Amino acid sequence: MIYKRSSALFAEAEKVIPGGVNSPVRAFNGVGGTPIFVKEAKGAYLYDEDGNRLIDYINSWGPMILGHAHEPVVNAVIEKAKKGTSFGMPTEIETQIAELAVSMVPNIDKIRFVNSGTEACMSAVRLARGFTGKDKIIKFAGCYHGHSDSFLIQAGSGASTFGTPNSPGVTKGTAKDTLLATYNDIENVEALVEANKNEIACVIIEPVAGNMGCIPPTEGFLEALRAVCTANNILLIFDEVMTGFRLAKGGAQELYDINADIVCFGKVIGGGLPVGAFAARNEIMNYLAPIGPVYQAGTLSGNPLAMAAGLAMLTELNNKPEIFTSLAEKTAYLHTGIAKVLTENNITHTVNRVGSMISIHFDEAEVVDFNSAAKGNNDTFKAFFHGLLNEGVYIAPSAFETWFITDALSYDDLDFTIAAINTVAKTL
Ligand code: HOZ
Repeated sequence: MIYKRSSALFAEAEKVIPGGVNSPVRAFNGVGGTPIFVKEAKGAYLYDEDGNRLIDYINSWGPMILGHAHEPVVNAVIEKAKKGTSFGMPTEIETQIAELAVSMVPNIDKIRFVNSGTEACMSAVRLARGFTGKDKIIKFAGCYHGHSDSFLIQAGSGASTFGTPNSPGVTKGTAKDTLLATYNDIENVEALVEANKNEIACVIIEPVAGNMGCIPPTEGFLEALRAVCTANNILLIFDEVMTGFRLAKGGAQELYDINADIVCFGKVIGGGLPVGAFAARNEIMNYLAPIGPVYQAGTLSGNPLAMAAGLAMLTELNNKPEIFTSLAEKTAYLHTGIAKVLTENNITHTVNRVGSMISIHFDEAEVVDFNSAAKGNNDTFKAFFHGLLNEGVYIAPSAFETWFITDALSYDDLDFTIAAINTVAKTL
């Protein structure tokens, strides 16, 4: 495939945007080469500036669960835009999407809308600190909760790819309040809790990790984490920015039947517009301003276009819950096909999958935490990525990301992808 125009556009962008991108992973540093510039997208496909068609396995890093330019979502945004794009005043649609979200997700009474997953997680931690009166938090190595200071300690996603899991600019004071645990290791969490008795406000976790590839919780881990939190008056925060409204109507809480104390959302909840949210039961949410002392605000929070896109998206998922089963079936089909062709071509690999999240790690050992994820052969991943791109299949330009399956993918698309992987595997 030819990427002449994309390369030229990137060169222009580099002159006026740091690294030519507005979010680091997009720069292709994890795989080499220069990024593809998108012209448009429809359903399961991206169309780039050079006229190539790519099957998309990233889907805007998760939001496009029903495919690109999904008509009910697009129409809802167009109709809203005709009536004004932002007021900074309450609108009825905010209550409508809040009611729907609260009805779909277990164990939440109230929800506050913000503009990104970063904001949602940052605000959730502030709320947890305010509510418990404690300062420290536990996060897991390789989990990524956005780019606010407290979370850039051994962060996953782009932070791992660029070798800056601990970003300059995060003060020592902030860093010392973030305790680092190992994903899927409950004894490690217990030891941290014991060593910091009565000081920990919350544990924040991606219930299925999606920022070090896809890593499922091992059996009993989330239950044990819930029990440790309850026993120690620590709030359990599920960062469901990726898993919310994707793994089930009620996200990972529903899938694993675990109640979190605060849940963070992003991606699907905004239908592809910039939306995040955090939610909890009344006693916690009533701690927020203007009724409580914990401050949080935003000029564009609850923006009508964003709410319209999110409401159209959630309405469809709520009315057609069979989508979650069909997504999981498509992902399982892909998993089987990938494992078959990689095995036939003697490529060492592990495939991880939960619902419609899946990732390939080029290592034979089980991938259960950041260390095991980091052992994957990155040279193989780079060649795999560029090989697939050449075949018209777009996966995340980093081994530390999950793929997101969309309902718009047909079984023909999946077969095409498996055939492409077979072709690429012969070159690895
Ligand atoms: N935080 C996203 C990956 N987990 C990347 C977002 C982007 O680059 O658009």
